[in-house]
Amino acid sequence: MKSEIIRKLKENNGYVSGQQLCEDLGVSRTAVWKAIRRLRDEGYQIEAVRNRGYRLLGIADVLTETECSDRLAGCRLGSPVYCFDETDSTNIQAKILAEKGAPEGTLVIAESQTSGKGRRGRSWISPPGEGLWFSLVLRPQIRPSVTPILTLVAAMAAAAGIEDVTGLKTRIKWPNDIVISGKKVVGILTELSAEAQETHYVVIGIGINVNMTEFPEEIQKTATSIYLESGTFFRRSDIVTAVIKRMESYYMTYMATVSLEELRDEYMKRLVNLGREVVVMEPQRERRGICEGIDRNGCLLVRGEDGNVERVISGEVSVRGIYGYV
Ligand code: BT5
Repeated sequence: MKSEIIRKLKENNGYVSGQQLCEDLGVSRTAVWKAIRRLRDEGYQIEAVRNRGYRLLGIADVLTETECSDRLAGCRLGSPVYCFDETDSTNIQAKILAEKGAPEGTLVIAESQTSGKGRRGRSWISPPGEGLWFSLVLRPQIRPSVTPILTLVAAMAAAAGIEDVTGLKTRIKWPNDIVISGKKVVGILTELSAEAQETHYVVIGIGINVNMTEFPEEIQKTATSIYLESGTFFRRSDIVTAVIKRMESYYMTYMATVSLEELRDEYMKRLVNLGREVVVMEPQRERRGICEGIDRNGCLLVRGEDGNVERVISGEVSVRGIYGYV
């Protein structure tokens, strides 16, 4: 009911009478009043004037089930939505929900994470109020071996969604970072549950530094936020909505052929590695070469000193001039 009330208040610039809301929603006056009170607690500024009704004055930077469901109404991804004030990691919570049968599109968002996860046991700094920490459950009917490509699809969605809302120029550092002016603004962690040839589900966790004004010392030189790059505070619900809408479209394009063929040109335009020297760091050795893009399976193409092009499936890739590699 809260979503419907918010939708009606947004549709209507002026006042909506309590009576009207009761009739439209088929509920009592008291029920409307209680819902309005809960919406105010969530951060909506709603004015109530005797004989005129309710009016929406403003929306704070609220990240609630109501706000997200309202903005994502009609989308395939982003429903149902679970919002936590604080949780260990949205990826952990999304996996718990997926194990219990949560459908494709389930979205888990947290104001803050106490054990935000990066790749390979690293941690992700996720303070409250300033960032977007969320995970999506997908159930693609594809072989487990190709699921890492979904990280690339999510990177395209995050880069394009941020650009849609903020106008900032975003680049992708293969495979899972979005950078602005050479610093990391988004990290992506894709996790998989599968057996043999069958994918049960994929959880895509996306962390976006939205309104941070500063970072802890250990990542100060390598991390940035949308606010630091633009000088503007953005509403996180605008950004999560834009990223999920983009994800829906890129994901459908990818799933139509289970190939990056149609997305590759657009991906390459954003690829910060392209044409630059890269170091591929593997447990046993380091390989240096020039990045020539990606192939239709999402592998990074690196031309070595011997002139041969190698395909890098996954791993750590350092790019000259990005995050301090010189
Ligand atoms: C990543 O790992 O970049 C994946 C990050 C995924 C975070 C999301 S948030 C929602 C969901 N729930 C989770 O628990 N995780 C996902 P990796 O490439 O391994 O990078 C990790 C490294 O990035 C760390 O070792 C730090 O150096 C740096 N880092 C940590 N927090 C950061 C931040 N907020 N901004 C920029 N860099 C950060």
